[in-house]
Amino acid sequence: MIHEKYYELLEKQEKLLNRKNEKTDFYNGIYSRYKYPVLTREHIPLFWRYDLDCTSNPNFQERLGINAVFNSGAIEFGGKILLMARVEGNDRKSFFAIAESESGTEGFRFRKRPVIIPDGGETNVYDMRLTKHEDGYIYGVFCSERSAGSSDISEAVAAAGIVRTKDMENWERLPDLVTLNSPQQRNVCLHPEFVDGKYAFYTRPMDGFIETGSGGGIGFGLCQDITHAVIDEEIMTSMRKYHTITESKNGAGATPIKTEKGWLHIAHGVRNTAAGLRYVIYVFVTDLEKPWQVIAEPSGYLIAPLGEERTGDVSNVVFTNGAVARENGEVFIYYASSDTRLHTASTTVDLLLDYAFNTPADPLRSALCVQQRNELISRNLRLLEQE
Ligand code: M1P
Repeated sequence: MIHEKYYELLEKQEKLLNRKNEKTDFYNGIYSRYKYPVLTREHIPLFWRYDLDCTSNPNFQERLGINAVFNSGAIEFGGKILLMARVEGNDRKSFFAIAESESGTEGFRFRKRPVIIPDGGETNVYDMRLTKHEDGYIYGVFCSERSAGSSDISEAVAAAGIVRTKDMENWERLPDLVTLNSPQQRNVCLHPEFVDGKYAFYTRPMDGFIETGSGGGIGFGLCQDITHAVIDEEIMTSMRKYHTITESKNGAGATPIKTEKGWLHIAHGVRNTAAGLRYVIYVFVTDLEKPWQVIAEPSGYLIAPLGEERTGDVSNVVFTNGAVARENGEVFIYYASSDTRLHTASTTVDLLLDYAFNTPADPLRSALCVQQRNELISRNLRLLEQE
């Protein structure tokens, strides 16, 4: 028999799942923020957490708790928006689960079971980027993490795992990406089109598990055969720079969006502070023919943690690995806050391009920043005086 507490909790959860979302009054002319996160740990089906049976669980205790639902890949599929969520159990292991919604801003519901990807023997998997590739497959590239096997038990090795599907149900696992010049990789994303007839990846060369060290930023490399993906040379796209939002590290985010003016990238940048690392989301655009060449990179961040987004398991973090650009130009950016919950920001391709090409680039020094701001102020004062 099913425990009566289940029905009580289910009723409460149904209210959450049916809750309408609404835009907040946040304004910057670039994107809208929403009042409620689109996915939280409270969205996880109760039957993934509780043993519902009165006999084996008379006290209705949670048996397999969920700690957080956050960094999610995103794709439009079968008329719905599908999120490939990173779900983390109380045991700290992450796994993938698909949640679907018609609108993209509310009503996300998880499918009956988590996603089963073929086991690669790693300890942990997370942060899948979904790419609808022109070869006809949908690829998922994710972080595959395992112990480095050294005397320091926290030392880990990160690699880019690759899976593919045609139906978002059955996943074929391919060998992990090999980058000959970078010992570790995280935040790797497959470009949706062939470049020079080859598969193209955005990479993030790293010397260690946390530190990118000599890795200069977001890399780019080609490989002939995706079923044995080997990149022998990585060139740089968006670089890390001193005293900017990317000083400590940066990484590819959502799969780039193809626009008339170039490939639109929504990525993350990290800087260090006395309170630890601060993660923000920023934008850059690369050339349509040479998708490694940055042609616009506005100064500063697009999204930074705000209000309650600032706190969570890893505070002061916003991170994205998924966005959806609909045919009507609408864009939903899915971003997680503080490694705890997932939000959306809505905008359009046109607004993002306006932002990318018309926001001045970072002049990199305070004196030049004042000059930049004064130019804006002077233009505005002239205009205001004419009114
Ligand atoms: O904790 C913040 C983020 O840290 C990592 O990002 P990066 O590799 O750039 O440091 C990722 O593990 C990500 O999942 C996490 O949100």
